[in-house]
Amino acid sequence: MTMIIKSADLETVCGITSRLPDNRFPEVAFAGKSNVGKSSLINGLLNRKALARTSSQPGKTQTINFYNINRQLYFVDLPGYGFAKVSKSEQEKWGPMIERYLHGSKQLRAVFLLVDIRHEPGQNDITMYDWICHQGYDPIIIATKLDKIKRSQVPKHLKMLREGLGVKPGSLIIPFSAMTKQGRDEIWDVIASLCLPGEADGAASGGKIQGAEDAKKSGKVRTEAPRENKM
Ligand SMILES: Nc1nc2c(ncn2[C@@H]2O[C@H](COP(=O)(O)OP(=O)(O)OP(=O)(O)O)[C@@H](O)[C@H]2O)c(=O)[nH]1
Ligand SMILES: [Mg+2]
Repeated sequence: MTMIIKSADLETVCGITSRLPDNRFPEVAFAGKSNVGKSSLINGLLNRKALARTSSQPGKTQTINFYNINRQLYFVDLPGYGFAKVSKSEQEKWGPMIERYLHGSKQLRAVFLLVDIRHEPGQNDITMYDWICHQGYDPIIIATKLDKIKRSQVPKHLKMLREGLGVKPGSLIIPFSAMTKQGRDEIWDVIASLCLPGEADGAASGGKIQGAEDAKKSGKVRTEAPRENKM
């Protein structure tokens, strides 16, 4: 689907110890290694050049940033992890911070995990994938920087990501390029189906898994069984 963006504002910036906002609208979060393209994806989805700050200096986003979109939903830009030049003590902070958010958010509907399509996932990516699952979400993988590999190499690289992360059969993996915007509509389809009832074209997989954890936080979106992505 093509989403019309009427407004997109950075509403809340949370540091390590800040209280998480008690938002009224559904949230979707974007996690991934430093420099993988989280801010670029957010800008791409919103058709903005530089709402979310991007940089060639990794480790820029060290806070949890909440973008209010159309006063309908939030995009949550999570801190990037695994950047070697950030001090060890700084690096150790991202884990508890992200876990606290995943565990504590009442509005979180889906977690996108971004991995660079060119590279084998690292230990940090695997840990992140497992945490997301552990908190009761079915991670939706976005394979970023699609424009950086040849078209013919795409299936092989998607297989590498799938196997490297150990994704569950049928999980969604969406290739995306911030340069060409390929993958944008498919990502919006997923977001709309999980957060914008009535505006979505059809059901998508991913999101919160219905289960024991969910009984506790009822009112979450029920998702269909995941279906295989056609890429
Ligand atoms: N060619 C290409 N470059 C990209 C793409 N996405 C991001 N980049 C570049 O990769 C670099 C990092 O992108 P960001 O969006 O800032 O990455 P991030 O994940 O937000 O990084 P942190 O905030 O440090 O965690 C920038 O130089 C972007 O221009 C893409 O799809 N294609
Ligand atoms: Mg960023």
